Amino acid sequence: MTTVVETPQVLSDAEITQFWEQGYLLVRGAISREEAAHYRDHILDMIPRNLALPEHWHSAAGRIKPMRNAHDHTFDTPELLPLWANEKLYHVAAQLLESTRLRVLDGSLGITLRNDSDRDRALSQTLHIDASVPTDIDQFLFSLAEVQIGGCFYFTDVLPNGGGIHVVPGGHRIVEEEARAHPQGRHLYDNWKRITHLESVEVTGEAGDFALLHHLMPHGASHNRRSTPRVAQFLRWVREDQPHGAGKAPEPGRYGARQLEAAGPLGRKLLGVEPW
Ligand SMILES: O=C(O)CCC(=O)C(=O)O
Ligand SMILES: [Fe+2]
Repeated sequence: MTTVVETPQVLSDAEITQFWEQGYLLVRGAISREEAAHYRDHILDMIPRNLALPEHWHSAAGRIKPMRNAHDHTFDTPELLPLWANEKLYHVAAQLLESTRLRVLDGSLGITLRNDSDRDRALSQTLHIDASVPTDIDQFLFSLAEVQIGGCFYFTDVLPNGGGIHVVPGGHRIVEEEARAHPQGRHLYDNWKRITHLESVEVTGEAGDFALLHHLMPHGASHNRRSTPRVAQFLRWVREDQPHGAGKAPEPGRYGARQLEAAGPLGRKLLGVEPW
């Protein structure tokens, strides 16, 4: 059922190999530069012009994270939902996860402004993983169905030292190896939220590209030393049958009419409001 997928094969064999070996892949032109500029402006317009950031937003080292409220970073607004339903990225995720029945999650945003402090460091955040594997279990399953792939859209060009997300080439394999060697592998390094022994590189890209990461990939935000802000949106895809329940359907009534309209037919399936 899940091995042969009838979906356009948008990644080349070399790209698929790169993803599984390196743990990350830059998907070029997931949206056009014009679309990227539209979303960049939409997100920048969320910032109050008096720069009085709402109390519940996060702001650290030049990285502004809009929040819906103190506990919710998901911007599943009609304006942004079309990105969740991006067909190319859905096909990429289906190809990698070997299933067409996927769920899309997250939708958080990040704006990284130029910041001249902390000159001797590239990272502004400790390397970590964001796997949808609960921390009350002791070990990962290391199965394909458990994998979440995620990452971010770049809505601006991200040149070197421009605030690009940092990754550890092959790092997902290091995480797997270290976790497998320990009976409570899920809990190493503060549940993998505090990884300080690995070296990372920046993922540069152009407006419209998507930086795709394996869920065991150690990653972190970096300082932006350039004048162009890095504007990004984070999305994740899991299989509907993800063994920890990350792919479960939302409670009825979770989305309103305008959201469902904006999501479109593919988006409604990806949100779990219509069956595959
Ligand atoms: O902003 C980035 O590049 C990465 C942010 C991140 O990984 C996080 O906030 O969990
Ligand atoms: Fe993260």
